[in-house]
Amino acid sequence: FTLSATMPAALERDEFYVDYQPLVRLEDSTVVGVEALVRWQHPEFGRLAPDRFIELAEETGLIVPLGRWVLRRACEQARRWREEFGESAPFVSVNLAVRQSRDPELVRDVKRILDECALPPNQLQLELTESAIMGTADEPLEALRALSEMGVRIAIDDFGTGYSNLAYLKHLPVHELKIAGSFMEGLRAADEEDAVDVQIVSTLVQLAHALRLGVTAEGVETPAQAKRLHRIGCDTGQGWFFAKPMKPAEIDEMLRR
Ligand code: G
Ligand code: G
Ligand code: MN
Ligand code: NA
Repeated sequence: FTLSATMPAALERDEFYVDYQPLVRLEDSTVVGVEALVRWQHPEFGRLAPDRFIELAEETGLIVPLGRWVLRRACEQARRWREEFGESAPFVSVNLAVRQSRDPELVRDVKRILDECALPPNQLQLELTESAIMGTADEPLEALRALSEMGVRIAIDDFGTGYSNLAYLKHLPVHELKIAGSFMEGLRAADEEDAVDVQIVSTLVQLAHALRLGVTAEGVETPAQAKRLHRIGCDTGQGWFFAKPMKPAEIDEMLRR
């Protein structure tokens, strides 16, 4: 298929770019972090969302160089924010594909990129899905442990939709749970709340805190959801209610306010 065949050249030609979506502390609306989300500006098909090409890149293996490129780009951007905003600069949160989590070069790549960008490791968060972390091989776990010891933050993405082993979770080098946006449906408005979703989200927030982890709710689209999440005790929110994925310059503006 042509899309996958042209991907390596597209990476060379700089057709990919990264947008950033704020991660907002519910207590006081501070932007504490931003999630890096890759896009492809295709010369023929226009702007392609990651769900059009990430899976392809996983299949062909191009996800490894592409993921490394995103990581570098995001760390360079984080460094700029750090220069401008100092201690209050947001950390960057970068998605790691399953294949990257199993790449033997991962730890070395991350370390090199942090060094070259002179970025403190705690300004980087890596997001992995449950399936990338749980079960299977030991390599990804060892890599995560090394990264965590280095000071890099580790988040579990789309939490609640995969196959989490809760006994195992306790021993993982993880700092943050990101609750999947699908659970926010039932928190839309006080008068039409889905009691099951409210219970699930409350339970996941309590679970995170029992494990001494931070917890972020994804897919927050309405003020009622944000308010409810704050009352439930969730730490951080992400979603269209706060901000869509944006250009770095738009993030700059948000941080200045
Ligand atoms: O950008 P959007 O909100 O449409 O993201 C769609 C999906 O693509 C999400 O599941 C997100 O995690 C994934 N995604 C976005 N950027 C990256 C990336 O740089 N690497 C990987 N592996 N996945 C990404
Ligand atoms: O899987 P991951 O959490 O990395 O994916 C983030 C995805 O969620 C991106 O595609 C992003 O554009 C999308 N997204 C961000 N905010 C919202 C939101 O408020 N509602 C919905 N439906 N999607 C969102
Ligand atoms: Mn994510
Ligand atoms: Na997610």
